[in-house]
Amino acid sequence: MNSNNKTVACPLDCYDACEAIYIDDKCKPNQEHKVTNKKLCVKFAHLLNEENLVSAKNENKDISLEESLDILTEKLKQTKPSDVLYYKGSGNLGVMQSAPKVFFDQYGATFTKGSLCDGIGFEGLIQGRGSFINPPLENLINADVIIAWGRNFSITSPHMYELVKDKTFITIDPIVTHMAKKSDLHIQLVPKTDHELALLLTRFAYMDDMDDVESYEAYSSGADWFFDLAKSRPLVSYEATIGVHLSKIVKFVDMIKNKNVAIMTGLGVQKYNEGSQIMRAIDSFAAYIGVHNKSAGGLWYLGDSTFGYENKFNVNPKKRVDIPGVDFGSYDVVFIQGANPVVSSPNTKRVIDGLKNCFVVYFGTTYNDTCEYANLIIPSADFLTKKDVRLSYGHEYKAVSHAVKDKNDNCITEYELANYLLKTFESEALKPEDEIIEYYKNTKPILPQIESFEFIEELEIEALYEQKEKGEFYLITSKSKNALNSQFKIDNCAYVHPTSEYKDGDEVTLSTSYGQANFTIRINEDVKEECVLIHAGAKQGNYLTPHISDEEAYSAIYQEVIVSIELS
Ligand SMILES: Nc1nc2c(c(=O)[nH]1)N[C@H]1C(S)=C(S)[C@@H](COP(=O)(O)OP(=O)(O)OC[C@H]3O[C@@H](n4cnc5c(=O)[nH]c(N)nc54)[C@H](O)[C@@H]3O)O[C@H]1N2
Ligand SMILES: Nc1nc2c(c(=O)[nH]1)N[C@H]1C(S)=C(S)[C@@H](COP(=O)(O)OP(=O)(O)OC[C@H]3O[C@@H](n4cnc5c(=O)[nH]c(N)nc54)[C@H](O)[C@@H]3O)O[C@H]1N2
Ligand SMILES: [Mo]
Repeated sequence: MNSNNKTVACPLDCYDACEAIYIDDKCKPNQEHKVTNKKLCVKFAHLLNEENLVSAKNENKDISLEESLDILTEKLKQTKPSDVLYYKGSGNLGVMQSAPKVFFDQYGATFTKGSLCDGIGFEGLIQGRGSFINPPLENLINADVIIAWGRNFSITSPHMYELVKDKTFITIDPIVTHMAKKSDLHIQLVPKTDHELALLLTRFAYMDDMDDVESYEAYSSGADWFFDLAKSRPLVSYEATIGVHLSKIVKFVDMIKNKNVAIMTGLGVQKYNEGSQIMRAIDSFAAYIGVHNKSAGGLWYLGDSTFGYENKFNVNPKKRVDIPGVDFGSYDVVFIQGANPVVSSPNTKRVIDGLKNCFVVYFGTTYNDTCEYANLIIPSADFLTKKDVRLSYGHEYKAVSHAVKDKNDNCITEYELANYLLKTFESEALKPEDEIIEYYKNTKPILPQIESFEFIEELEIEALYEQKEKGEFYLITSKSKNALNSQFKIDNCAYVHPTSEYKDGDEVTLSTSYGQANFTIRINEDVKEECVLIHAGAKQGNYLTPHISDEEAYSAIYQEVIVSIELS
């Protein structure tokens, strides 16, 4: 690489975490970055075309950056610190996004806990293993068969998929996704039955002598109990609940026998109240057939991208509240950074009612839906104008960002804002920016194997199929191809199977016990019968979803609902 050409990390919240090179005012894929390979994606192109905020605003009037910082300082000085909520989203996944946490922690603000994303599944994996790290990418490349399990692998991590696309695939998904169409086998199961499928597969694996005792004995306990659990139901009873013919299970087991298997799990299996148990059942099946601790294959999820790094922005807030259930209206000041809760958080009506009842500061790059309710807007510098390092939750490669363009004078970086506030409140400044960046750039954590593992021994899960009446629908809310959560353009459509009683273009009202909203019907054969698909980022989707957390991880359970549809 010519030394005038500098790397830029894609800041978008995605498994791939790509790296570009900035040449002649353009971003080109960095061919030397293993995952980026030779392509950048449509979402990255959209990001380059975003209309970024170039002026601070107070009650919708343009003001200077200095004025906006004065207003913020005054507000913070006048307010009791615990009545200030610091709410950070994942609009940019660079490590430097955490800088403002240090100020808000020292100031004494209330923070959030839990997750709107992967927290539930992560908890399930932690309960079995103590910690969770993805296996090395090489293990995926060395696998023979890849199981995309509740993960829309080719859409939500297209670059990782590109590295392995010629392998044998099995997809487990209620939707006929792009991934399912490319797969040799598709298990189109009923939503929230993945734990049952894991038990059923365990039974068949046992019958086919696939229990890999030699492998799991070395690091685990409880395999017998797990197998007893798998045996506790008649085989045929699964067909009715999972909605999959046993012949497909026979084929499944046949396809993975004596093969190196990579199980790519995703958010789809865990957007439920007992999602952590579901994930742990899948991980137990994986251990049972000897997927773990090998040099090929393994189980992937959204890993801890900071594993093995020291936290350079360590905080210890006195008070934290569950993120799905945040009651914005109960705070005097809410500081929102890199998030769009009006679209992305559950129970939109409750979010909006809350935001109307507090002083909202929005700190971000673009004027998003949440800005409509902001009293003060502070424009953040965009990714091309600030230094950063991007770690990945999908693989172990990182991407480095240089400031390749001059920053707009009206914008401020997260690091600068943190230091400005620390100074104003007479606290110690952060370590020099370059020192922090060099640390993340130069540290290479070693990925450990699983040292101890406890199989899941009991399951207590309430099935959605027992709650759903005829004529009602399961909600599927998954990512769309060309958008990144609420960023970029998304339709406001409800996709249903042709066997439903609706026609393409029908205007309908969808309701759940949490709320209701209007959508346009799109008929699509790829959606499972009795399911309604609304993409993440659809403006009205979260009017339907619960602000209640799952049973373990303070995290969002978007799909723990039953939907009714009426023509509007
Ligand atoms: N294009 C694009 N890529 C993205 C994103 C984006 O918005 N757009 N977002 C990024 C972010 S923030 C994240 S966290 C990741 C998430 O990426 P993924 O883990 O792929 O998450 P989802 O798309 O939410 O859901 C994955 C799949 O689960 C299926 N599913 C739903 N319910 C069930 C179920 O009960 N069982 C099973 N087996 N499957 C089910 C859905 O149909 C969907 O195909 O993607 C990242 N990448
Ligand atoms: N129904 C439903 N809801 C979901 C999901 C789902 O599958 N279904 N998925 C959930 C998941 S997995 C996630 S991760 C969340 C994501 O939810 P959020 O974290 O709220 O993310 P976005 O909605 O993408 O909004 C991110 C905002 O960050 C801002 N931003 C971008 N870059 C920067 C920057 O450099 N600095 C600052 N300060 N701001 C920046 C942009 O203006 C953008 O509007 O949504 C969740 N919501
Ligand atoms: Mo996410």
